[in-house]
Amino acid sequence: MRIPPTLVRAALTALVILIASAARADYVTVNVPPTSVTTQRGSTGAQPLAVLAQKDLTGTTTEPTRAQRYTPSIFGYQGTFTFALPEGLDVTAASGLALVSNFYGQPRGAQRWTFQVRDFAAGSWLTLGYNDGATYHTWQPLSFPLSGDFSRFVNAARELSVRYFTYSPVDWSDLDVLVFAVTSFVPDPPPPPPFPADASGLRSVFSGAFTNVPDQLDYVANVHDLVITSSGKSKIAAIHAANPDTTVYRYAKVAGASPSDPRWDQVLAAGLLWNGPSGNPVANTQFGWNWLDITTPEKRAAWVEILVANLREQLALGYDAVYLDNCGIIDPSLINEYPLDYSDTSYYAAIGDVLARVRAALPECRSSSTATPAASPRAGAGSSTWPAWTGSRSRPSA
Ligand SMILES: [Ca+2]
Repeated sequence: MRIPPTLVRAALTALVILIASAARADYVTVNVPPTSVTTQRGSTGAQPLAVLAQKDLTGTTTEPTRAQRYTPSIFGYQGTFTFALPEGLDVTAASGLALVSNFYGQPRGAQRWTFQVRDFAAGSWLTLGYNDGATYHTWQPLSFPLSGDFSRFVNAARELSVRYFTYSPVDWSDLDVLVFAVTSFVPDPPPPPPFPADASGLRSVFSGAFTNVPDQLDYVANVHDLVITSSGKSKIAAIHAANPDTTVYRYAKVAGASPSDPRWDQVLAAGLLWNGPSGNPVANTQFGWNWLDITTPEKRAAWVEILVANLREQLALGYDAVYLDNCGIIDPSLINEYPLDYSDTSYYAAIGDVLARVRAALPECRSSSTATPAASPRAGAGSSTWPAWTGSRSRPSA
């Protein structure tokens, strides 16, 4: 089976089951710039916040009229940015949310700058990431995707909050851009009446044909008219209430993680980041998440323990199934750099072992795919299997 288009990968981040209809529906991204900043340590440049709304700079020179500067005291720098949401923009229902920046300063090893988002529900700061990948005084685009229930990042005043800090006085840094990218699905106009009586507002009827795609799974992934734009127990229950025959999948990566993931600390503690020749963790070039090092049985065992804990938690929320993505060899267009020890064959074998371990750890679940790892040329880029793990929740049969 083939990997779906990148657009669909974005849509699937919060997961999803989707259906039919035409090509007019699309994803639209709105960038929300900060509306105020307060400084707790060091000093924030006099440049207006408006410079952060747009990405202007590349290369090795900075431009004070297009970026803002953050200068540490001897204790470092810390600034807190508030992002007031524009009228009508619903982050809670968004299909994707990411903090996007463009950084100029020191490499992380010389001076670590941290990006955090406020989790208002938890009353804590969630670390999204650092100035990873930055080289000395060279503009480095950064993107930190957020996951889970987006409503926790928005307070009662409809604001998001970001903390940007370093404890090091080594150097200043400039940001050319600092925005929340809010991606929403803009659906087709509703179909003309008569509406399906049993759908209760959910459009769950295929209106296209399967004949133009290789198989049903691709069709479901690529051509849809129902998108669950955020997750949560009540939302899953509502979908099942509207149509008990709908299978609700939770999206997960077979060997990938982001700093915003719930068990990211465990990923770091287990030493699962996979470094490339530059010394930086290998990352997905589109969304910034990290591929994990599953090259040894020990690492695979450590990762599967984390992954299975995640999957159990998701199945407990009411999902019917888990959708494990990125099961194929790594497409060169999707990775910033390959580790020195990477090979398609060994990576595919490692994925096969991870899948076997997940299968063994979740005996109550069954794989709905018979896909088995097999050598395939990297030219088949994007080649990926799509095992879906189906939970044991009892539901009316279709
Ligand atoms: Ca700018």
